[in-house]
Amino acid sequence: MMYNGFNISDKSLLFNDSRNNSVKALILGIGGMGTNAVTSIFSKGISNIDFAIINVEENVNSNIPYGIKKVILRDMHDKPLSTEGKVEKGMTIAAMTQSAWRQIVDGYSLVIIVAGLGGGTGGGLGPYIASYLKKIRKSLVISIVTMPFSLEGKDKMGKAMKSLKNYRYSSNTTIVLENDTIFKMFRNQSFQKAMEIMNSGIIGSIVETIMDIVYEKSLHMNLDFETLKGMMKNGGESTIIYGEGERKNIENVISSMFNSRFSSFDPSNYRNAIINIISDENFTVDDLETVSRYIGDMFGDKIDVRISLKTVEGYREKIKITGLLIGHGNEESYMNGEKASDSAFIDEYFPFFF
Ligand SMILES: Nc1nc2c(ncn2[C@@H]2O[C@H](COP(=O)(O)OP(=O)(O)OP(=O)(O)O)[C@@H](O)[C@H]2O)c(=O)[nH]1
Ligand SMILES: [Mg+2]
Repeated sequence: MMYNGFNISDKSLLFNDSRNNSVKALILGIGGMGTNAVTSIFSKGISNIDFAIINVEENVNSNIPYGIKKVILRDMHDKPLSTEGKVEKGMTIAAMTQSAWRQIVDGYSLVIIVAGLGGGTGGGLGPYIASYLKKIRKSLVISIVTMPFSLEGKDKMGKAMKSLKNYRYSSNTTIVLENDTIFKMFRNQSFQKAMEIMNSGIIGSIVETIMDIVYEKSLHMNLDFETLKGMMKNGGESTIIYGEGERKNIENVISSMFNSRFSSFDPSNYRNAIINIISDENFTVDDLETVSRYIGDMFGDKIDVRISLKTVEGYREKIKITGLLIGHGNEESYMNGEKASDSAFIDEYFPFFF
C-alpha cells in the first residue's frame, strides 16, 4: 500500500538501531506547572534526556528529586524574587538573572520547555529563555505549554495569549494543550489524578515520542533529528492527539484519538503529523497497515504523515497512539493567522542580553 510515500513493504522500513548520540537533550520546566510536570515525568523515567527546573519561589520546590537540576532565582541581595503574576516582570527577571539560569540550559542541541501560561514565571521567563536558546545557542526549542482553565477567568487567558505570542516567536514550535480538556476528557477521574494524567501521561508521551525520533528507537520512515528540525523550522503552533486501548480494536483507538482534542482546532489544519505507535511484540504488519489506512482516511492528503512504531515487550495486547501535529497554518489558529515570525513584544526586553 502506498500512502504519502509510505509503503508497508518498503525496505527502508527496517529497525534502525543506530543510536544518534550526538543530540544532547534537556527537558526544562519553568514556573509552578513546569516544575510539577517535569517532576512527574522524571519519576516515570525517560532515558537520554536531562531534567531541569527554573522557578522563582523556593517554598514550592522542596520535593524536587536529586536527579533534576534546579535553579531557584534570587535577586542580587540573595532575596527571593516574585513575578507578582506579571508576564513583563517575568521577562525582566529573566534578563537580570541570566548568569544563574544559563549554567543549566547551555550546551543542549534540543531543549523541550514545559510551562503553564497565565502566570509570570512560565509565561514571562519562559519565552525569554526560549529566545536565548534558539537565537544565541542555536538549540532546537520545542515548547509545550498549557492554556489556563476557562474558570480561571479572562484576565489569565489574556496573559496566556500574550505569552503564547512570545513563545511562538521564540520557539521552533509551540505545542499548545488546553487545560479545559482535562475536564472534558477525564470527567470521571479526581482532579488530582486528571492533572497527573495531563502532566506525566500526556506531556510525558510527547517527550517520549520526540526522544524516540531523535534517538531512532522506533521503526520508522525517514524520520530523524534533522527531519524534525525541518518540520519545525517555520515555527507556529502544534498540538497532539492521543488514543489508547486494546490492539484488537484499532479502529476504536484511532477514532478516540481523533476525538481527543487538546486544542480547539481541526487536526487536518496542521502541516505535518508524526504518528507514534507503541504496542507489544505481537503487533503485525497487518495491524500497521490498518493503522495507516485509518489515519490516512482521517487526515486526507493535505497533511504530510510519518508513522513510527515502537514495540515494547509486555505491552499485553495494548496499543497507544500519539500524534504530534505540527505547524498550524490556518487563519483560525490562536493568533488569527498571524505568522509566528511576526514580531512579538519580547524583543523589547532583549537589549538586556549580554
Ligand atoms: N496541567 C497543569 N496545569 C497547571 C498546573 N499547575 C498550574 N497549572 C496552570 O498553569 C498556569 C500558571 O500557573 P503556574 O505555573 O503556577 O504559574 P507560574 O509560571 O509559576 O507563574 P507565577 O507564579 O505567576 O510567577 C495556571 O493558571 C494553571 O492554568 C499543573 O500541575 N498541571
Ligand atoms: Mg509560580
